[in-house]
Parts: sequence; C-alpha cells; structure tokens
Amino acid sequence: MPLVTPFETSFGRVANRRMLLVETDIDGISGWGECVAGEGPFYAPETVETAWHILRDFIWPILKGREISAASEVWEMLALVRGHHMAKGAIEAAVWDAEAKRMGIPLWKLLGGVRDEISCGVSIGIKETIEDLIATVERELAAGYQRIKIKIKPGHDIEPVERLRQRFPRMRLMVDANSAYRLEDWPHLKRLEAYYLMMIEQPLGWDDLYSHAELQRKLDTPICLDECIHTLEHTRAAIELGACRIVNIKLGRVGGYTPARQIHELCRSKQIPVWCGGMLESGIGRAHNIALSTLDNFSLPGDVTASRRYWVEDVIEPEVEVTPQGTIRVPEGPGIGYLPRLNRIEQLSARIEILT
Ligand code: OSB
Ligand code: MG
Repeated sequence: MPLVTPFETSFGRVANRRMLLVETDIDGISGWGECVAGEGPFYAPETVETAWHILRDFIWPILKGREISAASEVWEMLALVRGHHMAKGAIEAAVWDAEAKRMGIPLWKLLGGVRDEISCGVSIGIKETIEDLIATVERELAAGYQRIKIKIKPGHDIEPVERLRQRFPRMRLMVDANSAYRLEDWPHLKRLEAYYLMMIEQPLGWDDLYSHAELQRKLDTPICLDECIHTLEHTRAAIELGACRIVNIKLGRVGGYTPARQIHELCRSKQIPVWCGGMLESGIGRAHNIALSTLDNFSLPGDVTASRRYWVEDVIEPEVEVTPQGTIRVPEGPGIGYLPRLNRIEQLSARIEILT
C-alpha cells in the first residue's frame, strides 16, 4: 500500500508498506489481525518475511486443530516459540477478534476497555524543510489532534523543536528518536529540556535499558520507551531501573493482547502512564489499536489516527475518522467493529497462503 506521503524516521524512509494480514477461521467465524513487522529489520529484528515464515512453519503447526476455549490462551500456547512477537501478535489478535464476534460483542468490551472515545496524537516524520514541518503541524492541529510527536535524529533535533515551540507555544509536543543517540550525547539531549516536551521517546539503543536509566537520571523530561519494551519482564526491569517514566505499548512489539494487558496492568500498578503506539498500520491494525486504547491506563494520547493520514483508500469499512476534538469514537459493532473490504484486500494482495 503506497503511503500518501513517505514517512521518514532516524532509521530510514518508507514510501510503500507491505502488509501481512492474517485471517483466522474458527468454527466458521472469521477474525482479522495485522502483522506490524517492517519491510526491513530496522525498527525491530522481525520483517514481513520472517513473520510469514514463523507463522506458516512454526505457529500454525502449534495451533492447527487445537481446542481454543478463549483467545487469552493463545499467548501461552505459543510459548515454545521465542521472540517473533509481531508474528504471534498478528494471529493472537485475530483470535481475539473472532472470539468477540462469536460472542456478538465489541472486542474492546471483551478486553475490559473503559472508554468509548480515545484521545489521538500524530507522529510526524522527518521533513526536508522546517517550513514543511510547520505547515504539517498546523494542519494536524487544525484537524483536532491533541498532541504532536516529531521524529528527530542527530542534526535534525534542536532546531525543528525550537522553531515549533516559537510558532506553537502551548501545544503538547514530544519527540521520538528511534534509538538514534548514544548515552554520551546526553548534554545535547539535555538542551531539548528548554522546550518543555511531554516526553522523549526511545532516545538510546533499541535494547539498552541500562543507558536509558543513566540518561533518565540526568533529565527532568520523562523518557518514554518504545523499542525496549518487548516483554513484561523487560518492562518490569525498565521501571525498576528507572529507565523510563512512560511506556508506549504496541500490540505487535509485545506479541498480542495477553502480554499487552499484562504490561498495561504492571504499569498501572507502578503509576506509569501508557499510550498506544502505531506502526503505519492499515485499517485492520488501526482497529486493533483503537480497541487496545480503551483500557484504563491508556491515559495519554496515542499514535492512532485517521485512515486518510496514511492511505488514499483503506482496507476497512468505514475508514477510521477523527473528530474535530482529536478523538476516535470506538465502534459498537462486534469484534474490531470495522469490516474488511475483501475486494480491496484481494486487489492489493501479492501473495495469499491458505493453511489448513
Ligand atoms: O517509533 O513509533 C515509532 C512508525 C514506524 C515504526 C516506528 C514508529 C512509527 C511511528 C508512526 O511513529 C506511528 C503511526 O503509525 O502513526
Ligand atoms: Mg517510537
């Protein structure tokens, strides 16, 4: 799926997304999930190809023909496979969708969600010029979005943040470095504190909790971890080490709803606010992010946005829309609450594999 505009982060630029969608058939009830792995192993180790391989050759043989009495059992069934959370998360989420559909209720209610409207922020990629960045922020604020996150990297950090602050003194602003800095850069990152950011997301190594703890001790601005949060155990270590004060939860990064809910609970018990990150998902993944965001400790605006910010035409009906207040009204229909546009999905498909 071609993006409306290419998206650039510190680890690269993407203009076209290769989506891996999973449809499960459980006693004739269909459930949908999306694998959020990237085209290359630059955000996380998995890719679309590794996820396809793991799903077909290892996850499917485990699940095939098994009695599943609740979607909450799937995560444990897959424990034999280490890592590969994006592959697991895709199918686990599809089983949750199917379970909610079988019960005839919205997935977010099955999950224990508490709100029928979620708060939305936007993630803005690195732009060629500051003028382009300012114009983009202006447009997103006018659309109602409640907070702005910009991607930064060395050489593209202080100046854009300073210029945005001058232009929009009161907006809720944060930055995401996607692991582009090293601990030695801390005096430079400290300069960002002049612009009262809500948080700095994942400044250091993708798996480096220790350095984040060192950095957090030097900064007043909260660090939010994204890439580092793979498991419940890593989250516990991050919190106990003081490596972050905020956690970004992504369904795919942690392996599905079961670990996502455990991490959400742990954070709640430690008074660490969480928010739902995005991975440039199609409507299927977007719908799951909306459901997840209804849990009570998702108390900060997430990177969950309208379909039209990324796609000319999404793969779900209706498309995800945002209110002028920068919220998404959570759908009331069964399961994820949006219908897959089967024609559009088929038309876009480069590969279809049916496992029986
Ligand atoms: O770090 O949150 C991230 C997109 C791809 C990979 C990593 C990230 C992102 C985003 C985009 O920030 C969030 C979105 O889907 O809008
Ligand atoms: Mg991030």
